[in-house]
Amino acid sequence: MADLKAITGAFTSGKTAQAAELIEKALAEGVPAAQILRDAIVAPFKAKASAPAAGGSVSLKSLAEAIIGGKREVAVELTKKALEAGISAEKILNEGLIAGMNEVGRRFKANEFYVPEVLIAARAMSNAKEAATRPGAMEILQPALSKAGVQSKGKVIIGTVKGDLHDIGKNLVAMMLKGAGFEVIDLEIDVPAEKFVESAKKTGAKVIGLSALLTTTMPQMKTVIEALKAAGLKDVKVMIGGAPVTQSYADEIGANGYAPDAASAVDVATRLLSEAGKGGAAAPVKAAPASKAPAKASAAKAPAKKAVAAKKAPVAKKAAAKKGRK
Ligand code: B12
Repeated sequence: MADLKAITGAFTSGKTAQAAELIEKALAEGVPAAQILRDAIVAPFKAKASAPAAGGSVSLKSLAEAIIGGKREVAVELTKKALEAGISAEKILNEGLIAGMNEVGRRFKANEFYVPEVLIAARAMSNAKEAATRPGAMEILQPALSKAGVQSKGKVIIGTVKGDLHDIGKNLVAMMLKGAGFEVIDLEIDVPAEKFVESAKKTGAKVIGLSALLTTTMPQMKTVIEALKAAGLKDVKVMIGGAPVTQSYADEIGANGYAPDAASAVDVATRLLSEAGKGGAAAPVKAAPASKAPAKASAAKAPAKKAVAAKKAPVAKKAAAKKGRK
């Protein structure tokens, strides 16, 4: 008697030669070809396709895809469903949210994504400022994460230095850091050195990210580094960034790291944190070759009209910066 289940089993385990043999045997026994096709192949495969994914009816891959596509409402819905299905908060965070943001970071580095796409994806992941009305997936997950005691990768303080009100780049860096699993303490804009020191003391964060977009506010970065030293916080590592900032400027002022963009900032923060954890004096972390510097310097010197055009057409800016990417 022909064993149609054996045909299905052979197919699903990739033993196609064995499946072919069993089909021939069934045909020889007089089983109609249409029946073999329907019962041994179509029906079981259809059933498999409509079966709930392991861990419930939610696929964390779909959640990652919703983050990548910036579909906030879908991401929120899938996070709720994943929690209801009993998937652990940590698994949802790592395989859904962080996996999605990692891919966003990869696409950003590869110039496949530009600033707007990253911002939209980051908002699907976390939208703390509008948590009550338009939460991101992270706001849904947060209570379960806290309950489960899931550890963050580490704390990073971030802010735009005193006198500087630019925050788009700083926000992108903060979002990418959050996306990578860091706890981010955002001091916002126009932050005086003392506030960075105070926050480092209060939170115990070992990494501080400073952003500056104006040549006139860049020296504030050095002021912060000196203030940290004066306060005895020698183990706190400082990474810097912003359009006019370069690796050589970081070297000049004694910053521990520099990154030309938000995705590379995650790599630098990760390395600085591990250096800080080891308790040794961190060697300066070089994020990317200096080839981005001329593009950035010229953007800073260019007339405002040109700069706004560069912002509107990030392709050009990114193409110029491409060589500098890690
Ligand atoms: C948008 C903008 C504004 C907005 C800011 C809105 C906001 N909420 O941020 C407004 C209109 C308020 C503004 C005001 C001014 N601006 Co303005 N502005 C810009 C502009 C067009 C874009 C900046 C931007 O958002 N870029 C997009 C983001 C994504 O890029 P980014 O900031 O470089 O960030 C990336 C990296 O640098 C890095 N990064 C950033 N921060 C950090 C931090 C860390 C730790 C790390 C690791 C990495 C990192 O990662 C980010 C993401 O990839 C730039 C021109 C330019 N091309 O940069 C001028 C520009 C910066 N502004 C300029 C000027 C002169 C001003 C004003 C003085 C104008 C005026 N006369 O009032 C004021 C200053 C106000 C103040 N006190 O800060 C000049 C600066 C010139 C100079 N050499 O100093 C520029 C270069 C324009 C120009 N060519 O003249 N500005």
